[in-house]
Amino acid sequence: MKIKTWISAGAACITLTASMAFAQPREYSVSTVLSDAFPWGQAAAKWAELVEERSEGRIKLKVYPNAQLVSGDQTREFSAMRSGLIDMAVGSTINWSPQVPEVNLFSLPFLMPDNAAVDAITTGKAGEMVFKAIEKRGVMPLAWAENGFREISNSRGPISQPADLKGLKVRVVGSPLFLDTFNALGANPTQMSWTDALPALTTGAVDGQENPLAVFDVARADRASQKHLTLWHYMNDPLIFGVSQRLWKTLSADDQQLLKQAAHDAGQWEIEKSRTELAATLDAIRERGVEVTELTPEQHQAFVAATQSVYEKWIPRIGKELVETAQQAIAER
Ligand code: X2X
Repeated sequence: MKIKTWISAGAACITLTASMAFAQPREYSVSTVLSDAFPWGQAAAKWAELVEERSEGRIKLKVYPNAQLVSGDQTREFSAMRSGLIDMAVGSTINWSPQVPEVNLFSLPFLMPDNAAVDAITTGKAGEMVFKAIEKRGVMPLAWAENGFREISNSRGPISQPADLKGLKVRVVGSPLFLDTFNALGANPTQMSWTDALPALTTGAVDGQENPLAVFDVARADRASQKHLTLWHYMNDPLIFGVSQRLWKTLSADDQQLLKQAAHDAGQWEIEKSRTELAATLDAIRERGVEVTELTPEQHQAFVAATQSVYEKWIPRIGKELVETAQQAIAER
């Protein structure tokens, strides 16, 4: 009798727990490297907002900024998502490149001259190939956003030719490709995470860094001795909304579609916002006394010529077909 009571109480308890699980909203973690003070974090916040609204509160995305889910080590974000430690991320191709060689495509120096070139890749066949490569490695990519064109700054002096980079200590991120680019230019590159970058610039442990204007502006890099900024647009850093495959497979087709559409809409919103705000951001940077250098076509060409060795070394790693597909899309844009 006692045992019977215990069993029926247990069954009731299981039924109750199960129904609570259905009633309760599901919450998933979303990793970002930059907070919502930056366009990057705003893309993630917008995604969370749209998903919560469209699922009528059933699905909640909790954003964890500053790469905190991987203790600041942004190049581990992809692995953490693949293994299911992180559910989702709005991540940079640079930070995912150690695990997905194909995304180094975007870091090839001076591959993409303008926004149209970026869009020609991400919305075309090359973009599909990149997404397939990501999917193959355990993460379901849903949509694009962007961190933007990366410009170089430093504390020493204006940069308008490769010789100006000679011996300059530059903080770089992620993939070893960056070491090759900056070594080819005669600089002295050092890899470190974003968390360590600002302190290193402040103390003078490094002289320079490269990041999109929005990051330079919000992080107040000018206060970290970055008084010279060159608009060389040497690469663009797209962001990708991704979901761990382990989680993705457990979701209903409807929820998958909801997450995907919301990611697409949040991404488009952020890309447009970032691009529209760029001119005002540059004005604000100039107003703080930062000396901004723009390159003539000849000066630009000197940087292109100096970094050709990077293509020779990296095309086999990225994949010849992918690089050629991207180059063709750019030529036809
Ligand atoms: O670390 C950087 O420079 C940043 C914030 O732009 C990236 O995560 C790629």
